[in-house]
Amino acid sequence: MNLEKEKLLEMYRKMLEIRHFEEKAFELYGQNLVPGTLHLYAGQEAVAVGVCANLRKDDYITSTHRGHGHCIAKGAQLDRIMAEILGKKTGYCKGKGGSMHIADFSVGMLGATAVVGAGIPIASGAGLSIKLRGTDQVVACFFGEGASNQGTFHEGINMAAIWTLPVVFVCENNLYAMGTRQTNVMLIENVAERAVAYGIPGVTVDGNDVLAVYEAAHEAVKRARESRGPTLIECKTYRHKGHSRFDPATYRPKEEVEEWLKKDSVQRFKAKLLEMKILTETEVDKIEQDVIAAVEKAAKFAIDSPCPAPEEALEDVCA
Ligand SMILES: Cc1ncc(C[n+]2csc(CCOP(=O)(O)OP(=O)(O)O)c2C)c(N)n1
Repeated sequence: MNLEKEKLLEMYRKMLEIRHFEEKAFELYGQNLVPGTLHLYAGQEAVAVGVCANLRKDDYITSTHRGHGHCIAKGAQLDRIMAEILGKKTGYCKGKGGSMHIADFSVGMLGATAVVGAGIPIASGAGLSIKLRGTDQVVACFFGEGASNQGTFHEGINMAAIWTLPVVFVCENNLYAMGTRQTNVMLIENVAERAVAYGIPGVTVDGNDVLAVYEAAHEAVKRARESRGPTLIECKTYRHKGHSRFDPATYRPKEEVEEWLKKDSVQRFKAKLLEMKILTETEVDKIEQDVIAAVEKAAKFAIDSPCPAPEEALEDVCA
């Protein structure tokens, strides 16, 4: 697929933003600045970026507990995401949601959720809303292979299939649900095989190759926009860190981690852009320095922001 230089650079920059943002969040957690825990997206950047590069601002996404990357890829602001993670008043949910509850309706980010699999029926609901309103918007729904064993997966996808809803279901298969290996809980190798049960297309792609993800999502988004119904895309990938900030991930064999680190999506895309002569080494450094500066600025904004006042605790509460 021939993409313009500008588009490729935008995708590379977004992947770098996610990588550096997650490294910074990890660092701030170590300084006791993050209430609660963190589920870092580092390693899976190619999925969020490859999918969201096909979306318009008025398209929607639903996210998961591992959602910072989805927010960044869909165009949410680094400073307000970081502020939310630090529980600050300037965050997307006024500091009352934290890392797992970030939403930004202004860019179509319908929200992250701590409930595994909960984003799937929400995506189908958003798809139904699009259909009833008669627009040509699309929803991309991110979830893990662990979530694909929840009842919500069956219900949400089946409903989207029978009603021909404009949803792209994106399974980020990082091989583990917390410490549980996929092979211990599934007899099939590819989650995409489950698409057959719903009568929709299912494809498995290398989730560490941003261009492969882009291409699969391009086809699926086109299909959804033309009212031809949903697709299930499975992206094989790997998280760099443990499940959450608490998890040293000792259940993963050292050799397996090393193998996957060699397939790192950011490094691979950089090598590809250099090989295609889209970028020079000097430009690579420049982009990286710009991104690091933007992330530092976001972190400073978050650190310097005030906490919500105790009396605000009951504001914005639905009861
Ligand atoms: C309904 C529900 N069950 C269990 C949990 C506990 N839990 C949190 S994350 C997680 C694993 C999810 O794995 P997966 O969907 O593959 O996403 P990943 O963490 O690999 O990105 C579990 C079991 C939860 N939050 N919600």
